[in-house]
Amino acid sequence: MSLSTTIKLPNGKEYEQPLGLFIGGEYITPEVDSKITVINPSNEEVITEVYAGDKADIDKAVVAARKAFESPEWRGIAASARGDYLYKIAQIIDRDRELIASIDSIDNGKPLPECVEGDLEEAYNVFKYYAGFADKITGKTIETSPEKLAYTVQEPLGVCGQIIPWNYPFMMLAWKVAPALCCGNTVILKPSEVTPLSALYFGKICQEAGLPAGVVNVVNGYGKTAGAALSEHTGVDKIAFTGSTASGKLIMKAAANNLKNVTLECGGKNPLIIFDDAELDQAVKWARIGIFDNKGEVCTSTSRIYVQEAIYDKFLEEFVAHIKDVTVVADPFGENTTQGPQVSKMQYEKVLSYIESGKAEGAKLAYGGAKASEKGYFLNPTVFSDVQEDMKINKEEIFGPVVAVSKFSTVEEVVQKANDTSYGLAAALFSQNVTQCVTVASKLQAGMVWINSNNDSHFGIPFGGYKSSGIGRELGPYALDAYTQTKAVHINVGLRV
Ligand code: TXE
Repeated sequence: MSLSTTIKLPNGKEYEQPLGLFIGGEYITPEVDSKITVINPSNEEVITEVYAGDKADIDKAVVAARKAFESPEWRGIAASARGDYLYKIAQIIDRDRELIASIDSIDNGKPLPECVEGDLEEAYNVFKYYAGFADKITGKTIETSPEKLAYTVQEPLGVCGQIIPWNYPFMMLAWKVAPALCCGNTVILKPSEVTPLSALYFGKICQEAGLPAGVVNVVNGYGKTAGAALSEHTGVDKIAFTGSTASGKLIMKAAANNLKNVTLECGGKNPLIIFDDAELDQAVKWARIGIFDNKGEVCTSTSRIYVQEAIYDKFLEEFVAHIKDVTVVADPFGENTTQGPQVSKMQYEKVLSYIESGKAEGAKLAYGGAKASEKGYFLNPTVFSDVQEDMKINKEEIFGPVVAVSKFSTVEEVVQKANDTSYGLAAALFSQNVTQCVTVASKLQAGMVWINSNNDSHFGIPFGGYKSSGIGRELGPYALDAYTQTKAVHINVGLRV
């Protein structure tokens, strides 16, 4: 197998897809010949095969990343020069946004316009944002006594392992890589084996931007092999992960090997609370966005909706009518498509099994509940109503287009229900009573709370979870804390012993 192949996209475009591991600035084959088959979730056909790395390749990447970290071409340059590299990368992403979005659309199944305007716009903005931050990382001076001058310096951590999932392949790459480079680290990125194409393509972007060899390395591979090797490697200083809570726990254990700095962004079972004084039309529209955008494959998706009893029936009626009205489940390259296929056979079957469990446990199927095609992993958006608290569909992260709707009467009751989960990623609420909004927001155990909107994250605002949803924060200036360590310098300016 060669190191690249020409892929013809459904919109007629052709491009050269790298297939090798990107280590030390070039594409190479793995030490042991191993491949991963990449499937198009829209038609279940093979797109291509890519090389899969393992422990020996991670070892190689660590050597390359360490060398780059210590090199004058990276460690020795001005902070603003790091910003220039990030800005160059942002410009290439901007130029190629249609192509990169198409790669993610064919690989992940997300609708192309949504990917161009959402994922790629975000990736571009994130690189641009951290380009600006590279020369604005500051320490402090600390007042102690006339004999001492003390100051702090924010230094890079070193070699950062970054493990990303398949739901926003290129955007997750941007969230991880941009702040790490901004702070002067080097990176070994392991994309999801389910959607490796755009991350491998990113190697070409790094080459074009002139990034010194080894600053960014992309080692595609399975979680249990390449991912585990990266997490436990003693030559890696930090591990940043987005994915399931189960994998997050394994990674944290592996990272304990050399007490790596760890940030984790894991799952969620996020509540949306709609009070009876809410602007109903808006609550309905944001509720749909909150669960059915990106086919429900969103860690912050509001998959539990609690509606106050006086408006429960009306909400359900309008919610279902709105879904019927706007949803087009179809090929991601179709012009009007709002929902593409689930990412993989495994996820598709997992979601179908939750739909069956909802039916078996006696929830009322208000809409959907079935496959949407014979070929491809397409599902209809599914709404269960009259859901009981302890039903599986109300407790577990489904990560698909399935929502559990139930009724509540008092504020105390809904806050208790909203918090009754091991997760704590996000929450949303609708009410026109500002006091009620602020009071409830303060009681919700979640890293992010939206009031009168839902899932409209922004790269300047911290993103991360409470409880089993993770550790640390991404985005905004908060990400700089995740990629630097503080050195305190004490200068004796007069103390004699
Ligand atoms: O995730 P995994 P999967 C949730 C969602 C989904 C479920 C399973 O509920 O249904 O997880 O998805 C790598 N050491 N989320 O199985 O396994 C893996 O190769 C090191 C939520 O795909 O967590 C991939 O790169 N790495 C989520 C990444 O971890 C390991 C997004 C995520 O895969 C590893 C995705 C190991 N032992 C799924 N095991 C979110 N929070 O957005 C796996 N990986």
